[in-house]
Amino acid sequence: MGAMCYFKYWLSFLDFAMTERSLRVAAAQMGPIEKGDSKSAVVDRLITLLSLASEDNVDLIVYPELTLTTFFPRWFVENENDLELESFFEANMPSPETEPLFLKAKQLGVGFCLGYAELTEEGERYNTQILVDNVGNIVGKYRKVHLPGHEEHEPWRKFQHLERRYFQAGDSFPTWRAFGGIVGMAICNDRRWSETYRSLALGGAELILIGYNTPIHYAPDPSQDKLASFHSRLVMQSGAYQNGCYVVGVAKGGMEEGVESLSDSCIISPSGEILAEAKTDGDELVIADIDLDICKNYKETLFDFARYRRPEAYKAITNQTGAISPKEL
Ligand code: ING
Repeated sequence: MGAMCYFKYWLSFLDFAMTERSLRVAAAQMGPIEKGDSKSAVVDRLITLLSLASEDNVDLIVYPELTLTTFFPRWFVENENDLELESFFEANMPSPETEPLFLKAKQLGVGFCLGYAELTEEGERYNTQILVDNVGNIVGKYRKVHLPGHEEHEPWRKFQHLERRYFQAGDSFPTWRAFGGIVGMAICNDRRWSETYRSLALGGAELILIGYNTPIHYAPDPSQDKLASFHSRLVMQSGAYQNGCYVVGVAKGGMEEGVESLSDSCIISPSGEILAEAKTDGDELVIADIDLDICKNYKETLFDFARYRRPEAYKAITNQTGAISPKEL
């Protein structure tokens, strides 16, 4: 091969290497966390998954919603200043129990996304997720916007879902430049609302990280129970495709304190296809190599927002909360 051919070869290789924004991501699915499990014992499990991910050259590992404790909104606590309820929250991040995770991640050069219950200095409580870069800096924080369930004790239920009692709602969907692309976060019930993905994609999101704790049984309509996995995949695959984004959905699943919770963690392409999925209900890494440039295949064609969206026709979406049906004739 002549000198010119070599030169052309290296040019094409460099072109590929430079334009491809590749990233190896891992959904770090967690199995059950029992009420009696200490945060330190949970962090040990998180670090085990982090170390395995690092051995596999993972760049970013995503943990589930409220990863440090059992899903405590399943219980009714009368007094909001109850010390046991307070014990589920973090007043600082990193906290003493999570410091080892931050240190290990920095040592290994792996970024991570962590869900936890946040207590602010002002005493506000949020269902929060943070994004930490590969040198241990918190680069983003998201507070769950869509809080499902109910506010008061409803003894008729097999278990409660009191997020609306224990958390305040976030009010925005920020995005951040990180890991070579633009990253957004959402939490659990957020993934069921199309506004979540569109808001993030309007902020340029190419990669959306979603932790979840989803009980299989849905008390208001048990007919949905058998569709738990289908609905979880449906909304995340649709959100990914309609916005030209990768979506990482990460479960805390399995039988936790007597409540069967959906696992089914998966990594989804901007095409809507599932690239990798969990095989178990326990602690498991679900890994995929993604190329953020693939997002353009959708964002610059079918879903070219600037060219095709019609916000003037969508007024109902922000002007209304509930539906307004046409008047009876
Ligand atoms: N959990 C659930 C979710 O949206 C839920 C709430 C449970 C919805 C069961 C439907 C069925 O996945 C959280 N934490 O939002």
